[in-house]
Amino acid sequence: LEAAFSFMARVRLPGGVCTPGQWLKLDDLARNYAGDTLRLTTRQTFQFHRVMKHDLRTLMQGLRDVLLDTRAACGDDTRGVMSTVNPDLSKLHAEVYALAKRASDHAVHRTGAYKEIWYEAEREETDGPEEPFYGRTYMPRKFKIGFAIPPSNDIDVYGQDLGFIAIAHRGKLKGFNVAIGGGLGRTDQSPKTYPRLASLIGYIDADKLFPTIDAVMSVQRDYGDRLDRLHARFKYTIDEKGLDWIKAETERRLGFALKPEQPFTFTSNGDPLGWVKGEDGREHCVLYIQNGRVINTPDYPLMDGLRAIAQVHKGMFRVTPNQNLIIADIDSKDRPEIEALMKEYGLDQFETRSGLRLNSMACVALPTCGLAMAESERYLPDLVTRIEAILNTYGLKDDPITIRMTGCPNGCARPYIAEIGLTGRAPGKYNLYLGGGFHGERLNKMYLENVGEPAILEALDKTLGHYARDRKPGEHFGDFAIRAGYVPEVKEGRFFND
Ligand code: SRM
Ligand code: SF4
Repeated sequence: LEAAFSFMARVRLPGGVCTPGQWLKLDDLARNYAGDTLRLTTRQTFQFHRVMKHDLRTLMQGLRDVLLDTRAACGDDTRGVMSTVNPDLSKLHAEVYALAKRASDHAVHRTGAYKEIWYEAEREETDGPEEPFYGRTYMPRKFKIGFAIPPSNDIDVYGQDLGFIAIAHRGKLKGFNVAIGGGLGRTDQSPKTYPRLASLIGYIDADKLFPTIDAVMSVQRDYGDRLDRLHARFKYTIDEKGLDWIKAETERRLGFALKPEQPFTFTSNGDPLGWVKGEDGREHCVLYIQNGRVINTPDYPLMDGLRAIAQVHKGMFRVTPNQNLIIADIDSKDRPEIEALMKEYGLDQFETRSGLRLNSMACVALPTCGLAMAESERYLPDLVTRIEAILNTYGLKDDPITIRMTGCPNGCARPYIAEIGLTGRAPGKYNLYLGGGFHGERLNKMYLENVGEPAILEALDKTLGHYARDRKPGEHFGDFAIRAGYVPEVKEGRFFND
């Protein structure tokens, strides 16, 4: 008799885009094998939880039937490739998304073992090496790629090992600024670990994208630390070898020098919620999904509502990097039908939530994450309700402020770039960080260590009250926390723990 092992399965979904048919299949699989819930992740994909070992193959084959898989969603390889979902810029989005999808297919591992194990396929003989890029040892550690389209930094491009910032002219893609060495994991009491924002190293024309991916990844493949996993991410290779050395080595492998970076502006890393019309006239509705949890509750049948929409929707769905969902690409004549379903299932409450809640994000943590030290997804909504009472007192309810919580220091909800960050230390205890950049441009800094809810609320009451009184026009809370001296500005990741 074997123990009842259960597993998490993460789908590979470059840029977060899926069809209604795929949605319906994901919904079926969740209802049959994963506890009646789907989880939208911070890297724009789906996770199934609590899949029993004996159901795993059926689940994988169900995904295959709608052209989805879980390849490279975990492991020491490229991971899920992200792409800005901004629906305003229809043509540019389509171009960049297509490249993000190709980048995922380009960098994904080639081994036939996946098909053998999950699809029970015959072993395939290959002419050359099975993994021409990865070789026998893959990458030293996970490697994350993302594409941002300014002015939205929804993907948190500075949190990626390799980030591409699209540069367009008159709505047409020209090329990308290249940013390398982002990574947000750290370990408490281990000062050699720290979050780091990616550094810009130059600009490439769009036709140089794939050689650049290969060159940058191969530098990390060949020079990353393979002895100490805590120290194996690209960010540490860069800080140890030096950014100039890494850039020169990348250019040597490319055979040309990167051009100087091009100007761009980011304005936020959140999602614009509600209805948006694209430049091509197609309509998109950005739905807020609290912490990405798609589930039915007695007063909010979200999962049923999305299923009903998927049954009639003729466009696409897009999972956002903030764990939200876009019902995308709707012909105006079809909008009333979608709106009627949203109303029927109560999915149309855009205006009722605070600016803090709409910009909140929590990782999964307990009960499914084996690394969690404290609650996150199940606790942040209640904490936000208590902080909203403070915001109401100071007239800040509608101000957008980013708050992100994780159940441990690994940083899965990118808490170190939030204006208010919380990372779990023990049940009910968190580190509180302040001062992150509103559009993901600056790390925050620890303000309180290992504290419970009363201390967190007291600190936020003090700092938010001060912010409401003394902020400059347009000043974000993270910028204010630094100007007012609550925390020093962190200029580089390696100084995060100082
Ligand atoms: Fe993560 C490990 C969940 C985004 C940094 N992450 C895990 C595991 C698989 C726990 C484990 O290894 O046993 C978590 C599964 C929990 C569960 O019950 O589902 C987990 N990570 C998640 C997700 C689902 C959080 C969410 O609520 O959405 C995100 C899935 C993304 C995806 O679709 O691929 C998720 N993880 C991230 C991010 C954010 C990002 O990539 O933009 C980070 C920080 C960025 C980075 O990688 O630097 C992140 N996860 C980690 C780390 C720390 C890595 C490090 O360099 O130190 C771990 C632990 C590890 O790898 O050893 C980890
Ligand atoms: Fe688990 Fe920690 Fe990631 Fe949260 S941050 S999902 S607790 S590994």
